[in-house]
Amino acid sequence: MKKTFKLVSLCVMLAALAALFAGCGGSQPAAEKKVEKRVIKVGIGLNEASPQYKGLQKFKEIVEKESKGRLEVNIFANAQLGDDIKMMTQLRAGTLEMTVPSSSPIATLDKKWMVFDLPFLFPNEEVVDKVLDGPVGQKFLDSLSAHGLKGLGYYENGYRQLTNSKREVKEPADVKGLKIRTMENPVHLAAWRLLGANPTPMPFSEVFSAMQQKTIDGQENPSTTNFLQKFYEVQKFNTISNHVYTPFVAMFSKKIWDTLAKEDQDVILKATKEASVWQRKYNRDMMKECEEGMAKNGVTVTKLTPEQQKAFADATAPVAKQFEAEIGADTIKEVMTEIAKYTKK
Ligand code: KDG
Repeated sequence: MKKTFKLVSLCVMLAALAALFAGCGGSQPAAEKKVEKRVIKVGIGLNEASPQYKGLQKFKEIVEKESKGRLEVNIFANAQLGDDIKMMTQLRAGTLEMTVPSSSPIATLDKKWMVFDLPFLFPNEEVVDKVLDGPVGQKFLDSLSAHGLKGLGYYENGYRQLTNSKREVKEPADVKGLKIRTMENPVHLAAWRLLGANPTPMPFSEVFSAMQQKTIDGQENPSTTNFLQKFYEVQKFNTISNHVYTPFVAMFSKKIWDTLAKEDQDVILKATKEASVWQRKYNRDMMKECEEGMAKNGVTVTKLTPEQQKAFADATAPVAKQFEAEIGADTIKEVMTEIAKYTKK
């Protein structure tokens, strides 16, 4: 009996030792599953000095950290991958992952986006943030899915200011006959026609050379763009008019988006939220310095008084009625109601 007990104990001990050795590297652990890295290419129209580019560098930093290397973001500036409309076409085809155009060219896909081109729509940035980050802004982003795009969020282009090479502009009459480049958007064209200008639509990448060759007299963009793209080299006058607030709309190819794992989609959305808040502040902090930079580089900068601004607002007000049917009366009402909700009396 005793002998049997000893033999069984010995067997149990030997089996335990064998199991122990096996667990200490006896069998190779499953090789670390190689993580398939996905590259996200992002194309933009502005240069590497722009807040648009800096905001995407912040996006890159967050995405690559939070995805633990599963995702890599490569940013292509200066319209290397094409202008806004061309890049949106690539997203819809599934040949480019992401772009961040102004809202204005999105009107080529869906005219309701022209509501953001109505002159003097937003009273200030505080109201902009409340509306774009609220349910109405989200509704616009969600509507992009009908066009093969996934709306991610809003960065800031900003309030637009007129520059030209001919004369100081303080009132609508000063605009008469000026050849002004606008974005490819019917509301912008109509508004500048109401002011007596001779507007021409043009992709952003052609603007500098058109001003250099004097095929256009002027253009209008936020001061960060006007200064950081060195428009002071070819423009003599800058009117701080704040005539339109333009958002940048971060968007992803829906075809490619649908192939991403949910956790990676969540990383991209979270990174957009954090980077866009950071970028809007960065853009606003840069604005004053850029406006001063135009003056330091020999440009006559004219800041419109509220009364002078009102003259431009009154002269361009008819575009709201003119485009009500194309934008949609309900859309205009919904956005205006949301703006009124957040505008302090
Ligand atoms: O990438 C964005 C730019 O291409 C463009 O949207 C900037 O506001 C702009 C403009 O005037 O075209």
